[in-house]
This record gives sequence, structure tokens and C-alpha cells, in this order.
Amino acid sequence: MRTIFRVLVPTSALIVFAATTALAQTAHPQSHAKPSAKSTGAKAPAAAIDAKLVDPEMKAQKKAATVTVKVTGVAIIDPASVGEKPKNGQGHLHYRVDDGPVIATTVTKLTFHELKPGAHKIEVVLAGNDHNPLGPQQILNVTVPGSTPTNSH
Ligand SMILES: [Cu+2]
Repeated sequence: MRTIFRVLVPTSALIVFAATTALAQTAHPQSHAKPSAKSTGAKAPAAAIDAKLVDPEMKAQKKAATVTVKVTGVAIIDPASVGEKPKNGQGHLHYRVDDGPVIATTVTKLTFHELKPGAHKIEVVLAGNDHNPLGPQQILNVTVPGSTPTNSH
């Protein structure tokens, strides 16, 4: 009878961890990817957003909605990092479900949970550093199945 030696290698996990730690410790100077967008006087590309629901039906079954937003023409930055001073070509996103509070964030993917049964609208607005809308906005409609307590019709 032959004995098979099975060698478990927990060190691989350690190596991965070490690698990630090393990466994290490497200082990343936040250099801008496109230096061409610096020219003054030149017409900036039109700011636009393209918001989409991810798996809307499946998410709605779970009383949830996931939104992904593609932003063009504007660099998404944390407004706090520039003292909330408006600047051309900079912005962030505002999300709002129905009449809820406005969520101001740099994330381009956001999931909402525990939506009540019925119709909801998710508003996505491109905002400047001072939180004023820059123009582009979109409304996504979600309907969560189940009995609706309202008698609006
Ligand atoms: Cu804002």
C-alpha cells in the first residue's frame, strides 16, 4: 500500500497577502491619466452620464436595485478634496431613491436594499464640486413585486 502525501500549502495565501501589502505600501502618486485635458480655452468634451440597472428583474425580486453609471467628460473627484470649489471638468454623483436623501458620492456603482413593494424611481445626477447639478441626469425605474399598500389608483 502506498501512502500519498498531500501537501497543503498555506504559504501561498501568505505570499498573496505579502504581495498585496507590498502593493498597498507603494506610494501611488495620484497622477492624472490624461494630461491632454489641461489645455485652457479648448472646448471640454461634453459631460454625460449613462446610468443602467444591473439585473433589474432579479434584483427587484430581492427588493434591491443596483445602479452602474458611466461618466464621460468629467473627472469624478471627491469634492471635499478641493474644498467643494466648482471647477470645469470635475464632478461627482448624486443618487436618490424616490424622495429619500441625496447620496453624494464618487462611486459609480451603488446598490439599494430593502425597497418597498411597488414602483420606485432612482435619480442619478452629475453634480459639480459645489453639489450643484452639472446638467446630465437620468431617472431609472424599478418595480419591486409584492402587494402595494398605497391606493393611488
Ligand atoms: Cu454633491
